[in-house]
Amino acid sequence: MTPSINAEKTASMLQVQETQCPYCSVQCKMKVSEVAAPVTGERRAEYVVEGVPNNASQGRLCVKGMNAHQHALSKERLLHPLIRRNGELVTSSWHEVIQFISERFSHLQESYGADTLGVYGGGSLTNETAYLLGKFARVGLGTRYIDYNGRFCMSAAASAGSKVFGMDRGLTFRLSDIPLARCIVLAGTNIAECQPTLLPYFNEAKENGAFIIVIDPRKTATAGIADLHLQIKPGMDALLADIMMKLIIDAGAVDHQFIGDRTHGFEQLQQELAEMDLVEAAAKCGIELEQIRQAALAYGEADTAMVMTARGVEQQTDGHMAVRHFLNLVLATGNIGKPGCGYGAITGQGNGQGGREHGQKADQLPGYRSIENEQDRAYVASVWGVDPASLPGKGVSAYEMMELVHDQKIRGLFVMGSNPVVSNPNVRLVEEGLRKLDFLVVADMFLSDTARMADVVLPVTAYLENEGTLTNLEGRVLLREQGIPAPGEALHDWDILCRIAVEMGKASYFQFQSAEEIFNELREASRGGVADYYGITYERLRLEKGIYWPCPSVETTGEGLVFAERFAHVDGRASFTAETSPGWNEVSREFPLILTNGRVLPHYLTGVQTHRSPTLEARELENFVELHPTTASRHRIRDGEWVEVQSVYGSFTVRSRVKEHIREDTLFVPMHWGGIQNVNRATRPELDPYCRMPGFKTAAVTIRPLRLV
Ligand SMILES: Nc1nc2c(c(=O)[nH]1)N[C@H]1C(S)=C(S)[C@@H](COP(=O)(O)OP(=O)(O)OC[C@H]3O[C@@H](n4cnc5c(=O)[nH]c(N)nc54)[C@H](O)[C@@H]3O)O[C@H]1N2
Ligand SMILES: Nc1nc2c(c(=O)[nH]1)N[C@H]1C(S)=C(S)[C@@H](COP(=O)(O)OP(=O)(O)OC[C@H]3O[C@@H](n4cnc5c(=O)[nH]c(N)nc54)[C@H](O)[C@@H]3O)O[C@H]1N2
Ligand code: SF4
Ligand SMILES: [Mo]
Repeated sequence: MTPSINAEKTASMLQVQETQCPYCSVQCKMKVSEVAAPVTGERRAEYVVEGVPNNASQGRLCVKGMNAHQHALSKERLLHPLIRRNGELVTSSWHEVIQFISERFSHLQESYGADTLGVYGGGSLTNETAYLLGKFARVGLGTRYIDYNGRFCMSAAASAGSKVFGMDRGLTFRLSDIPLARCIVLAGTNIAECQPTLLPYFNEAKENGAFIIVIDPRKTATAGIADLHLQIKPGMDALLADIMMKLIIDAGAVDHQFIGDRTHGFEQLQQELAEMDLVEAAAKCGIELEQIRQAALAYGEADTAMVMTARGVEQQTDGHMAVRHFLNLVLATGNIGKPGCGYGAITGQGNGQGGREHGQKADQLPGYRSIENEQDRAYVASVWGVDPASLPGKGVSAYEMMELVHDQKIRGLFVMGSNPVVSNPNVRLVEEGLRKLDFLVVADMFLSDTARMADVVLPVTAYLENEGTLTNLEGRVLLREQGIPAPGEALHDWDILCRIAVEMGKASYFQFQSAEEIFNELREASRGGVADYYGITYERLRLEKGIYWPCPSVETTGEGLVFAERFAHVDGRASFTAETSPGWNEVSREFPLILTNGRVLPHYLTGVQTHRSPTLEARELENFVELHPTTASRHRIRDGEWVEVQSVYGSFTVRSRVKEHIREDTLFVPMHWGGIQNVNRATRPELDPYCRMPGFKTAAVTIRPLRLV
């Protein structure tokens, strides 16, 4: 079935364009063309989507990319601004809503102070929009409160990379290095379902003799390609990395030269691990020690080796530390900065990388600068033409912003590119908070769960309709060109930000006529920073089809393989982590099972886009809980029946899916559904002390069938 396209757009759809997938961080390039004229009297069209060869996906596409146009061309797209009158969202005009937003924001700030407004962004936004959103909060509104959904995504790995290496770039190697690795550790990453077009790199590595180790509580499709699957108990990754580290040290497989020349702190780590009881530690991880030994030796003794982590390891209250403990393995073996080696945090969203570099984070200014550093403030203020003292200080993380909303410290919220009422942990509090807001504005393509609660909804353009740059998981900046006009009255995100800022009297700072003009300011603002985009221009991006950062001058090509000679700290050295992490184990008699969660292939995040794609929706129509047959029988649950999963925070209702491939003590639920099926009704709000990542991947729960037993 092909969705209808809206009437206003039909005439312009004859030949579509080369574009980039709106979903995950691989950013596969593709061509979308309309092939058949509408049948007489019917508004129907057929589209052909083809992968376009490029350095990351090499022309491949997964099922989400193949069908992404279905949501962009859906009848459910928002075509006009909406405003709430007598409890209902009704059509309005841009003139009216921009004026209304400006009045309400100004009034709230006059009554409660500048920081009564919050701005909440997302990792799907282009670099230009993400950059402008940071400037909009700090210069347009003058509030300290801005953060974004990447807090739930990349914050643990990003903060660990910055701490250990002095720089956070998702992959420290090129994708083309993967086939050169002789051993690959994939920890808490389900690449087969989440970045499917990367799988051939791993298959090629296998053909070249690589030994692949997957660490996951479930036998995922990714575990299916592994030579060794460590079926870990959720929340125990830091300890597992420590066991591997000790076994590598004991086997004498460390690279003393590398440790001496390029790192700090190995002795403390060695001392910390000296007394470790390996048998006891392995039991805590729920894995046979012999299996861990096999993994450690395979990694420690390989000539070239890689470690990759994703949200399984990172979305934990010790996610930051867990990543650092995996980085110990990388440093101790010297497996970084050379072909076939390195560490990779597999970035999530389409612009999950660029979106975390240019200032939509609570403590950040463009180019990975810090809002708490005087020099950084002065530099960015000079680019923006404002007094450094006028820049607000550091705000709080995404979930903490929701707590402030709940406490009515934040009374007006502007959401662009996120659906927080589904994606936050402990969503009951978030929903209550959003209801209490004096004023909620949501900019989206659809009436998302969050938009449905808004006072004003602003229709935005989709990937086929706007221009901008996105930075893929390798740190490669790519230009996505506009192909078709905006439907109805939808506007580009950046245009909306400029209009509101102009109306609020900040016209001189928001005089942009195109995405490229914003990018040129971003280049200046990032210049000399860790994520330096200065040397990247639209013209170069068109010619070179993508450029890695850091790229400090228009003459340089950008760096694909980083840390070849030195790390990014001032002294050029990386640091080991000796502090141990206790891991998580809070199950009880009342809540005896561990709830973890994640993704399935056909859906994307809170599903606002993929549920509107008939082809994708047909593959998974409703949410489910995956549980082991033994657990099912213990709780008297039959396959396919409705069950309730409950934690101390709340409960949700889904169908059971009984499967051998999950641990007996663990339940797995996808995150792509809102309402009563939302797993985040039961997730916990505790945050990692270093990076404020919520402990999404572990909650103590119980399960019961929804029938009288
Ligand atoms: N199809 C699809 N692809 C996507 C997305 C999507 O929504 N759908 N989202 C994109 C985004 S934003 C992101 S962030 C990435 C996420 O990509 P991933 O992090 O790979 O995805 P998840 O399914 O959240 O988690 C990965 C694995 O972690 C395992 N896991 C759970 N708990 C633990 C644990 O304690 N330890 C370990 N080692 N593993 C654990 C889960 O069983 C799961 O298989 O995917 C991106 N790609
Ligand atoms: N339990 C649990 N919860 C999780 C996770 C988990 O693994 N488990 N993962 C977390 C992770 S990694 C992430 S990234 C978050 C994501 O969670 P969300 O931030 O809620 O992500 P989306 O569902 O993609 O919501 C994006 C919204 O923005 C809209 N949108 C898309 N593109 C654009 C654009 O260009 N402009 C504008 N204005 N709007 C746009 C979409 O229509 C959609 O409504 O969820 C987190 N929540
Ligand atoms: S979802 Fe990711 S892997 Fe699939 S086509 Fe899009 S960018 Fe490529
Ligand atoms: Mo993510």
